[in-house]
Amino acid sequence: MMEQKQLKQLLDKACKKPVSQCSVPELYQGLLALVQAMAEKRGKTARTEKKKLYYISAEFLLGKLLSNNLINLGIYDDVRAILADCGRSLGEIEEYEPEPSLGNGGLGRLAACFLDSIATLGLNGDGIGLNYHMGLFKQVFSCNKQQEAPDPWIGSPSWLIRTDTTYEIPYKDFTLQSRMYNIQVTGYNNRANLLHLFDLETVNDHIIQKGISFDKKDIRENLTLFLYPDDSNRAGRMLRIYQQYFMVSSAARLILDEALEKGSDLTDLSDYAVIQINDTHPTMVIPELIRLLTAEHGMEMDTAIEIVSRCCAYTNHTILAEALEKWPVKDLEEAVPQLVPVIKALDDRVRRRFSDPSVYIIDGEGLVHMAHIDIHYGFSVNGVAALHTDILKETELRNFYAIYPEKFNNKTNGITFRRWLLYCNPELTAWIEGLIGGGFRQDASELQKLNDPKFLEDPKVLESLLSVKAEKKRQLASWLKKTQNIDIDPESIFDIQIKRLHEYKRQQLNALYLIHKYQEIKSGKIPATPITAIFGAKAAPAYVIAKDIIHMILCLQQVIESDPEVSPWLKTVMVCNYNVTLAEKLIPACDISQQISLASKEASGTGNMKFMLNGAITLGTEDGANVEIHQLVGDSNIYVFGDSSQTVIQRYKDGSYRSRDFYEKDPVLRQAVDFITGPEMMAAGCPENLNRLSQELLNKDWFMTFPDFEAYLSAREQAFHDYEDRYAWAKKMLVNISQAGFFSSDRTIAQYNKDIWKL
Ligand code: 26Q
Repeated sequence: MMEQKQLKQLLDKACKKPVSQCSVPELYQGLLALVQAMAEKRGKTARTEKKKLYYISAEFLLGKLLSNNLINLGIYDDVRAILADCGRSLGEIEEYEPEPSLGNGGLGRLAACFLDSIATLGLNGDGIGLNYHMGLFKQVFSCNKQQEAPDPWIGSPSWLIRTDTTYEIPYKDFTLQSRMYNIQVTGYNNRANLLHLFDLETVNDHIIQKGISFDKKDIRENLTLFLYPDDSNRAGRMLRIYQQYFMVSSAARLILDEALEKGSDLTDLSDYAVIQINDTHPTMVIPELIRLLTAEHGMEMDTAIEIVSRCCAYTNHTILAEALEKWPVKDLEEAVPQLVPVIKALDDRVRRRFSDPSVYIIDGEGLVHMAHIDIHYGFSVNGVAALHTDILKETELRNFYAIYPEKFNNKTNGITFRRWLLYCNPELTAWIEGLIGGGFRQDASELQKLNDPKFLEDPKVLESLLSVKAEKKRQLASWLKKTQNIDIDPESIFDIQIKRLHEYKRQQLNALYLIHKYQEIKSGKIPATPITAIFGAKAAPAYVIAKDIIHMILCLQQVIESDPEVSPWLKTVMVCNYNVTLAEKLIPACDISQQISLASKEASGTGNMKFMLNGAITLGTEDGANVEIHQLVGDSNIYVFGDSSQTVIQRYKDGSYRSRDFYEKDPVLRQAVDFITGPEMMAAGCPENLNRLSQELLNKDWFMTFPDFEAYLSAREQAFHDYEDRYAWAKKMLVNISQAGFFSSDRTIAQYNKDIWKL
């Protein structure tokens, strides 16, 4: 451990003048330089092992990096104290740092948590991705609608370290040069690894026009300009193929170079490299490696296939059919013709072995099923929660499971406790430490020690847990006031749903309940404690219904706000530009965590775990990792409702669902649905959007909100009722926290390593 005095000297040096005389940007620059120098040291001493993991992902939703690095380097408290001594605050520097939002949502954030845990467990593993100049778009609200604006995040200084590593990336009619940038990834009291982000130097940030539109034609100018703002809804386009190939071709060369340098003759590549493919976005790495081994290293096709197959493992993150990537052969011909013969060779081998067309790589319509490449030519296929993996085996991928049962395995997702407890909730961290000591910082399973009658039955313990929560609610209220001019009452119940806007996640179901609540309060039935329902969600710019749902929620917010009969008791707010930084403020303040996806549709969810860890109680369906949360905390510490995944799957199969039947037979539901197009909402919003949404629900409701409405209503009422018994509620909170250790990404990564990577 470094002395505080010594650290102060280092910091003065990094800032090039005494801390007390620095501006916020100068302090940020100094701290960044200090962190990078310390991480560099830890990296150098660690990077010697033979075998390395390459975690390839089109998204890494990192969030701000400064404080997290300070924690992992063990200097957070000292730095804070040094700054405070000089009359400065770390908080203002944190606010100043831009957030790298290089991801859409769950999959990208998972990749970031994994990097943290890989380094924390001391494993030799680097990330590989793309250096998008603009992170996910910035969301702005205007006329109760979402608009998009660019979010440039690469300023000066930046966490990116430019390297001399470049590769020539061949496309059909031209070649581009990729350059590698690195971001250091510090582990908690452990080594530092690297995140390699590849970029193209001819990208032109000035071609952005209105909002986030830009000229799609010139790949040289736009290749890494934007992250695709899609969350599993819209089909990709040519640019996406160009991006993916840029990423994986760079990755393949890096992997081969590093193996060669360590003495591999490439026939033994799997002794040097294991590649985790994060969803199908990096799948082209398989044919690309095979192409390089045959074209540039003189191997036979069969040998190359064999070698590559021993290196690659695939993670599936979705069972939504529309999210499974399928690229037309002719689009691949157009962008990367050199891969097409390899993909055809892979398909030929499949066709020689199997007669079932459902497992072919290229289907009858000339579409390349990317997941099928991974399953045939990788050695591992994993889902991200127990239920999800079961559904893959039994339903979505059953024909593959029949062929390769040994490849299938589950790795229930996890989250890094450094960011989602230590950093975002120091008050709760200190409270836990006061009861069970600090061992849980290294070993999350020690949280179990909280599950002890001596704590659960002690009113003083419960009282103090409630005051930690109350403090985090006050902090959130004042932060929202300051940053978004939103007023919320810290004495109210904080009920929160934050995640990408998607029909299957059913923000519309939440909103239907709130309409019902509004109507109930209007009729004189007043809640015991006022309720604040908070939403945070971005919609993919082209996802019409998702945007209509945002519009509906913003209109509802306005209707409730301007109704003095209701507003003292019920408040709905949609925070603007939901991102990792906002999540870090919202999650610790939450009482009720909304996890209400249609059963079978949410592969895992990871927000659910963050809320649980911070003492929120889940109100959710038996979906994704909610199932495992339920098992861990037991019936009395979670609110579960709604149709089971089996019922849902069956209903899809027999096509029997008609939303109008439910609408017609349930007057409470009918009243709520009618309100969407009633005079109050129409006055606040646009008839076109509200009518379209209402018609969508009445004529389709593809994600079955109506069948779950009644059960949702009574489960939510039960939760609000139980909230009134403060000690009983605090006990539920404590049980949740005590069982959250299972969801540490350290556990997840240890399992990946034991079963798949074997580092
Ligand atoms: C596909 C084609 C073209 C353009 C974009 C895409 C695309 C982009 C992003 C498809 C999917 C995504 C993101 C998926 C995602 O975030 N999935 C979530 O992964 C989490 C981590 O495993 C799970 O917890 C969530 O349940 C799952 O929804």
